[in-house]
Amino acid sequence: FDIERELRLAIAKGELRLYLQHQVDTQGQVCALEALVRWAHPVRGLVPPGEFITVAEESGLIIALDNWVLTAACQALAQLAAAGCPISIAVNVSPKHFAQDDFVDTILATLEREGASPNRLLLEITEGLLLDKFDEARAKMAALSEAGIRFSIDDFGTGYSSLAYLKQLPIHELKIDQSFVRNLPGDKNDGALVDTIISIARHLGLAIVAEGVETKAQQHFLAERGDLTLQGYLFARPMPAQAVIDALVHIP
Ligand code: G
Ligand code: G
Ligand code: MN
Ligand code: NA
Repeated sequence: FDIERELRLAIAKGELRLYLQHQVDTQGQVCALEALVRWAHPVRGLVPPGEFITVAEESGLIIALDNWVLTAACQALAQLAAAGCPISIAVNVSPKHFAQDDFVDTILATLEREGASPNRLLLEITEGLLLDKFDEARAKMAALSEAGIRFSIDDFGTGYSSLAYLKQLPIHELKIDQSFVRNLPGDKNDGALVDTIISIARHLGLAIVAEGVETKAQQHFLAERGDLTLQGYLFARPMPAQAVIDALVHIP
């Protein structure tokens, strides 16, 4: 199984699928969606990204893959907006994709081509992407932010960067990594880290998403902290985009 060769063909043959996962407010209402790609392999079935993202990153295929997801997410946004549903979609951006010279142009051109509003797109980036060429990263983020696009820091607290970037970049939101949520409420250290992240976000005026919420006890712990967004299997698994859209716009 030559995964790189097969993935290259898969993108060309249209075997990628857009999945969407709910993000909910503390009342349990859906307030946003995260785009997560799947590969519908003709023999191996539905392959999760954990099995091919690394290969895609090492081979450079990640740029084609991320652009496919971005296009599909913008199509979903256009469909939601046309049905009067003002929900946002968060799209994962790989560091390699972000580092491309034409990153800003590609994002803006895709939104325009698909008729999607920049105000409904969030880009999820990781701290690692900010480590080198900081000024370039800042310029790209400033240009996209100016156009109305928001940025979310994925896997917050798991990287190696300093916190200084938080005040130097146009960041809208921090995503508390699932590894900090997994052992709540029992683990006192994880509880302290989650409270610290929430405190940082609140002091800087950033929105907060907690990922990987699987139990009522985790939900309870987080809901007691006030206004935050929750994401996890407790509320919904990632599901095929069209099914998620149809349910949101009440098409039977
Ligand atoms: O959906 P799942 O939990 O299997 O995703 C595993 C990893 O793949 C996560 O780290 C997620 O951020 C990443 N991932 C999912 N979809 C995309 C995508 O469209 N682009 C990039 N770059 N990463 C993605
Ligand atoms: O790195 P990123 O945050 O983009 O990855 C999100 C990944 O987490 C996706 O692969 C998604 O399928 C997975 N995920 C979403 N909700 C849950 C959950 O409640 N538990 C676990 N274990 N994984 C989750
Ligand atoms: Mn993510
Ligand atoms: Na994450």
